[in-house]
Amino acid sequence: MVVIVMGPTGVGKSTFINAYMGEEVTKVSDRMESFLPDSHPTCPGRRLVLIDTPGFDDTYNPQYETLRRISVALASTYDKDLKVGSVLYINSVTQKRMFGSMRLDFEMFSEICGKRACPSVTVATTHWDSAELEAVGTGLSREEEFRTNFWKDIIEAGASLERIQDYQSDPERIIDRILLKAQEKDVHTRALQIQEELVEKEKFLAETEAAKKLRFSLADIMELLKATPVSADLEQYRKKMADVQDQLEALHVPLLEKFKEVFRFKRGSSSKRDEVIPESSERSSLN
Ligand SMILES: Nc1nc2c(ncn2[C@@H]2O[C@H](COP(=O)(O)OP(=O)(O)OP(=O)(O)O)[C@@H](O)[C@H]2O)c(=O)[nH]1
Ligand SMILES: [Mg+2]
Repeated sequence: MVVIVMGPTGVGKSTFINAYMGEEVTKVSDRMESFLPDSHPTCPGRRLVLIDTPGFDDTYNPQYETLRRISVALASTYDKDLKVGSVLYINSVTQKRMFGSMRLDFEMFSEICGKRACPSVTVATTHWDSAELEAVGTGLSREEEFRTNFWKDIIEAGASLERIQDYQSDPERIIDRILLKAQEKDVHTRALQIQEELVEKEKFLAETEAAKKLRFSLADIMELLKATPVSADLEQYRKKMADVQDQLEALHVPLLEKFKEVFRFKRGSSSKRDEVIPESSERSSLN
């Protein structure tokens, strides 16, 4: 069983995993890694893999690279027939609006999961103790906004809503619920949308719904950059432009690959998954 932990930067994803594992396995505010807790009492004999991810709003990681790494993790665990796909999506309860990079992060998560997999999704809020909360309302009123607005559609489609108020006890309770829910609803037989696309439909990463969404956002960012007067730091501005351009190029299926795809199809032959797996050329970061 794979539980992938997603959400914007700084909301507490790594803190949650460390608290669950009972030790610091992933650096707070660090990059993507996977963890295999010892077999868990709720699912004896079943392997549990927790995957920590950077947010899509993380300026240190190009979004395409984040998508590629999440895809590799999900496609390869699916392939190995590990019980697939539960997603824990975390946000801070102090979040007042959902726009810009925050919206992109949520949209990427939505396209990775797809509507059909919503019963495998748990959404949770952190920072109930934060001083920032005073400025935006009470925890309860903010949570209501998540329930009835930001997360309305996925909750209606079957996602569960949880609170992370106490890192001593909540992570274990939430993971237990995720595992129980997976057993009850046979969630593990359902693939996330991106797993279905990559593994079952043998799409290229660039052809997935998540990649399409990213392409639109990056095109928007590019337009914004072009329209923005060049700041004092010309070097940084150029770097940003080049990086967005790089990512946009990575998101296009090359013509040659399109040709190969037709050729393969005619011969009724094999997998395109290799397209997803290799390390991409190292791209410069967005920062
Ligand atoms: N007050 C408060 N601080 C929290 C809470 N959850 C996490 N933090 C703090 O927020 C900071 C960021 O936490 P991380 O666990 O690194 O967040 P993350 O989601 O993994 O962030 P990235 O890896 O950058 O995407 C750390 O200093 C945590 O101690 C919470 O519920 N309340
Ligand atoms: Mg982290």
